[in-house]
Amino acid sequence: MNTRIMSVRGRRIWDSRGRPTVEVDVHLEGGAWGRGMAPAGASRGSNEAIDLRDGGREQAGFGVQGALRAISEVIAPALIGMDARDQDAVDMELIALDGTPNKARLGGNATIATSMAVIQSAAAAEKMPLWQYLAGDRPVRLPLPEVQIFGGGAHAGQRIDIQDFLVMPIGAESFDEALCMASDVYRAAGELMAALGRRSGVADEGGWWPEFTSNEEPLELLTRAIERAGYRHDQVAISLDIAASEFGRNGRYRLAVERREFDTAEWIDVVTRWIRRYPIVSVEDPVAEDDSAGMRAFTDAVGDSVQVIGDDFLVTSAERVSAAAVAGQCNAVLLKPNQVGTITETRRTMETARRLGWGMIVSARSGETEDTTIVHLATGWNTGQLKVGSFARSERMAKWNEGLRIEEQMGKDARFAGWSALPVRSLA
Ligand code: 2PG
Ligand code: MG
Repeated sequence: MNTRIMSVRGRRIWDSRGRPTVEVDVHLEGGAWGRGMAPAGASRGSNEAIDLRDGGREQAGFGVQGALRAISEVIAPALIGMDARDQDAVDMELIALDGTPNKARLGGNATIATSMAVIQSAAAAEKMPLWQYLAGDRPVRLPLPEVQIFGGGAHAGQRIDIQDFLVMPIGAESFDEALCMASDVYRAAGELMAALGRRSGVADEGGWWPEFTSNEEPLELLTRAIERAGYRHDQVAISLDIAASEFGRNGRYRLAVERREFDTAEWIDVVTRWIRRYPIVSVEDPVAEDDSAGMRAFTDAVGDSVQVIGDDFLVTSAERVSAAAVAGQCNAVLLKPNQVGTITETRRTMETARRLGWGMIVSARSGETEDTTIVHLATGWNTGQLKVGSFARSERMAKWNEGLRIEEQMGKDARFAGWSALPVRSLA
């Protein structure tokens, strides 16, 4: 089939927070086509690709007309005629057209939606689901899901300081079973909140709204919810995304809900105490993005038995992952395609992490759409882990459900990553 790009068309759609975002359709000369939709973060690392917004009064400044103009006036004319199977060349062209270190000219939202649409069109031309197109002949596994139960931080109006309280069904034997286990815990946590008279809807990613008076209380409740759902801690474990850049700066950590303040060493102490007390196997952004010494100290303290993920700290950058490895910071990287702006750059970061033996977690953003590309990336690249938010709201469920379809497509060959996807030899 002729896989030359015939058209690149952007349009404004709306994301899960009801804000405008960018969708791109790419059509190939042979008739195949693909679509990509840009997600949007709320707790963003300062070194992320720029999410280009119009500013001004309309749509509270979130308009994407500038990004759409970049697609029709700059990106489309350059990509038309290129081979959609050559993702590297397409993405290098996007990087060159942009010409800035952080996609500030075209917008990371314009480039990632285009990049995703191109790879989807190439898979469609091969008449393959994207995961299979990416996997080629290599054996791949369904990823271990990381499922949010309580949402806090920037996803819940800073109601509590810590952002994500999640579970990992490390004892599951299949993706399907992992989702059943996550749903049991999500439901049990909701019942416990209701019994306490504290159930009041959900946060941005579908996790229960955090009606708590401290940052530790949700850990106690989540531990109880796992037990109430009938699971042991070697079946369902806890994972935290502390997103500490939201409340830490210059080595000071201010917990608003508790009106307490810590220096880096004291704060690391608090988190390591939680790790000892609760079944926590993974911690993301334990310290702020400006706290390199803190990240090294934390990794030193717990990195043998706990996954230490860099998100804001690494911003899906291959260079940052390499530098962090040399400095003894983190042992896992969150892979958010829109954080870097193209599929190829995301893949290079993933390959860097793989060479280091790090954990690799493909992740959605807090502002999402029905796009399921990331589930295919996690599976086809065999990253072993996937984080897409909670177990409610269709922009989340679209992704979990896509994983079930992929597991079915693999049939008897289906393999599930399970807890071996964590970069630790034994669990805490
Ligand atoms: C994160 C993500 C997803 P956001 O911090 O990992 O939970 O949030 O998209 O707001 O950066
Ligand atoms: Mg994060």
